[in-house]
Amino acid sequence: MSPQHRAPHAMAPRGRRRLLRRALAAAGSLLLGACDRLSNSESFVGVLKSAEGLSRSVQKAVAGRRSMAQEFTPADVQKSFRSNGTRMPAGADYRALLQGGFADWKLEVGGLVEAPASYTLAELRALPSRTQITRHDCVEGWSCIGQWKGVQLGRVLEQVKPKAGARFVVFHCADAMDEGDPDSLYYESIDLDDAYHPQTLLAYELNGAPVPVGNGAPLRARIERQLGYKHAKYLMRIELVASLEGIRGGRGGYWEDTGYEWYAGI
Ligand SMILES: Nc1nc2c(c(=O)[nH]1)N[C@H]1C(S)=C(S)[C@@H](COP(=O)(O)O)O[C@H]1N2
Ligand SMILES: [Mo]
Repeated sequence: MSPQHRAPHAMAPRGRRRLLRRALAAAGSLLLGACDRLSNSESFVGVLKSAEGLSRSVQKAVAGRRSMAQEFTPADVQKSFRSNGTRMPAGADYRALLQGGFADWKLEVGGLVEAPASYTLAELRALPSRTQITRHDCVEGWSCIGQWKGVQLGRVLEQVKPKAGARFVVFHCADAMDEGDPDSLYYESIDLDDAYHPQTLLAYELNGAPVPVGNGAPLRARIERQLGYKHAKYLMRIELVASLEGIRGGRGGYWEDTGYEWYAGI
């Protein structure tokens, strides 16, 4: 384990946040009962969403899958986008892909799908794209605004056709968090609401250039309504599953397996 990966996140005051979250969840359901009319108002949704750690069920009930993360203008884009967590995956496999300009890289998409497929970067770039300027919020307390271009994950899912039992999308990454240990590869997961959300991208460009190595080259996820650790970098494989049990620690992500929330709503 390299301490710079773990230390900052391990310091989050989890116990306190959990208590706060419970209290807000209780308050949220009371509010909902009384204020159905308000649930369509943007500002009300904003107030609720900004409450730190508002429970996922309340957030979904109020904001629903239609809610969009805020988008910004080109003037807001920060010149250099910070890199966090893994900045360069160790290991010969990734190095070889990088040296070859990712010409030999492929994204595998499988699991509970009718039509498993693999995509080269050129194939992903040939699909319709979306460009969005969003703010990345890391749980460590910093934010960064950048412009991302990529293919909506929903478009890829339309092609591979998830089976009826599929409920989660799991992202498998190239970087080991404990150097050389394949059981420590970074991974993440989202549900189908987020998978089909219009702002959920498989991004191959940042600020008009190919995604730099530090930010997840050649492809990284953008899950704009959630905190930074959900946005898996260095994507290698996407797997549709019925349950997160049985995958690694069973909590749906590298950080989640150490105690972080699976739904990291902003
Ligand atoms: N594969 C992989 N994805 C990852 C991480 C990582 O270490 N490895 N770190 C996460 C965290 S905590 C954050 S804040 C963002 C950082 O993205 P950035 O390097 O583009 O700023 O990536 C997330 N996705
Ligand atoms: Mo983060």
